Amino acid sequence: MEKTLIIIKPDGVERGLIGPIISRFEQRGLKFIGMKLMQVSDELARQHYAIHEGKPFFEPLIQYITSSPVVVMALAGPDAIKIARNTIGATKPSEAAPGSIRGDFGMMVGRNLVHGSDSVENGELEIGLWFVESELTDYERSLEEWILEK
Ligand code: D4T
Repeated sequence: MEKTLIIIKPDGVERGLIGPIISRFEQRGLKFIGMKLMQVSDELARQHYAIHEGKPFFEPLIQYITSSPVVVMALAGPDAIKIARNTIGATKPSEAAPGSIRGDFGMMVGRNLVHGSDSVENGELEIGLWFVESELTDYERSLEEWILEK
């Protein structure tokens, strides 16, 4: 089972899109193993986006992600990384396919609504960064066999 960290960024929360965005992942069939609303600290934002440090969009990105609360989710499933990123759409909303979250709700890269881990390794690392063990759960869904072929 792959795991991915999903963040509904401050624009998603402020625009009242928490429900519609969560629904996209829930309807897709990904299993929710952790979820919370939180204010992101400057330190956590810089750790999460460390790979982009020094790029021209880095400081605006830190300002954006810390500007209002976010909803953070840990989701699991086979191919969870690819499935979540396809559900989210391309980084630039102008290039995101209609039907994806960014393709349906977004206009600009600096307000692109959602984050999703980009590799299996980063999924594990990011879930470890944003959640403590006691906030994560695992359970068998009773409908599992109608979502995942054994
Ligand atoms: P995240 O990490 O937020 O899911 O976005 P992506 O995985 O789709 O894209 P990314 O890591 O390349 O970019 C991280 C974050 O930076 C913002 N950004 C990016 C920006 O404001 N201007 C830019 O030119 C780029 C490339 C948007 C997402």
